[in-house]
Amino acid sequence: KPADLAKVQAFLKENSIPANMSYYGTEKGKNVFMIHLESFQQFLIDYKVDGQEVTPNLNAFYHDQNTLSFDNFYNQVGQGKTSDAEMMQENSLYGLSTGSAMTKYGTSNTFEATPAILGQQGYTTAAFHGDVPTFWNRNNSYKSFGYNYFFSKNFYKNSDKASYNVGYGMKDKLFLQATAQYIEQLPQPFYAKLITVTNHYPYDIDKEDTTFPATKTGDSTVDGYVQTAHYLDQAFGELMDYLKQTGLYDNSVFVLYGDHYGISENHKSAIAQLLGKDSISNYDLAQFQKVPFMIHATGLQGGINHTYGGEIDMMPTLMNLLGVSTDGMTMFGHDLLSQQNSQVVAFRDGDWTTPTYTKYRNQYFDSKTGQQIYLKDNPALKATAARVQAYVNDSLTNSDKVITGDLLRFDKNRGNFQKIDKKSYDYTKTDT
Ligand code: GP9
Ligand code: MN
Repeated sequence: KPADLAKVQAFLKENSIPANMSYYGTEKGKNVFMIHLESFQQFLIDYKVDGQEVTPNLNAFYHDQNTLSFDNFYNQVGQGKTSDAEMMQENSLYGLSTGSAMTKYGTSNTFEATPAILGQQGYTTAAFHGDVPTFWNRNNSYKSFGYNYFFSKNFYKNSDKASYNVGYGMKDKLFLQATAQYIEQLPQPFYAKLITVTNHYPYDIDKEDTTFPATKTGDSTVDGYVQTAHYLDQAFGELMDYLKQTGLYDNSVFVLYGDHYGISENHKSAIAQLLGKDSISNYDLAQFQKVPFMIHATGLQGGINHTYGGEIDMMPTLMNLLGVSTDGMTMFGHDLLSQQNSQVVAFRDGDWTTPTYTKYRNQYFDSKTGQQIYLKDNPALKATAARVQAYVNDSLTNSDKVITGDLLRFDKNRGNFQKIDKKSYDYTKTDT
């Protein structure tokens, strides 16, 4: 009911953090490439196998002087995996504690999503993904998010042949190459989301598609991970080279994020070997949830930013750079460039991390040293943990209320954002 939304918005207002106004609108009116790196984890950055960098192109991009690179950025997905990452990235709303919010509520709910907002700022918006349009209910959800176009597998020539096997999506090199040519045709400014897929469990790859050595943990669903990650990196490098030739590299903002972990917590011994550790603690597992978040633009003052944050924060951070006011909007994240950022990262299961403490699998750790610490005889930890846990629980509960109660249909204070008409979007070839 409207009163329920009012309560959620009161919670958000109470916990609001002012954006960093020195960055407000610095990238206004630029094209946006939103690049979704499937199953790509932060530990792969600058990682080497037999002395060879797994991802030289992404490493160079990460360290580029015009790239803002976050090294304490976490995935916050639940069972919705990629679709939870998309729900957070496009709406700054969490997925659900079980199942996929996009699948269950994507068709029917009212959203105030990035494509719809930018669409009312003169942007043409398009999503690209070399898989079937119905996966994760994208074909319906994207109409609720306000995408003008959705280029799914149906839009790519001989896409089945371009897949490792039909069950998978298209190979990233072929997908990104063809996608760049579509994007070149888009009116500018555009907001284009590109979702890769080759670097996906169980990380097997055609022999002719990689020359990179597998790791030797002996775990068959882990040892190919660096090979498919290397392939994704090559595909990314080829895309950047092409865009540099077309001029789109210089007049666009590039936002890159890893959507969630690639290697799950069931592979502890393999993870220990990859990280060169004898054993893996719950602190190590929490750290292992980090994914890249990078923002590149010509002229943007780059650097490694240590602010603790997560996928829920991507939308407010981008909107501020694009000079789009989001006052009054129902977003659970905050601008990661804000100096007053509370730096509380909520995991979907209620665990959390901050620059001081980490709570993971019912254990507490010093976030700097990884040392396990105990509530008993530790009043500082007890007080902080209680406050952080309350905020995490309230954030997740309030976000769930917005999704399960479809509360945004009652939203009156959208600023100058107009509610969209889903029926006005038609991705013809993707409905088959
Ligand atoms: C499916 C692709 C992978 O289209 O996005 O989804 P995931 O299995 O990572 O959730
Ligand atoms: Mn995924």
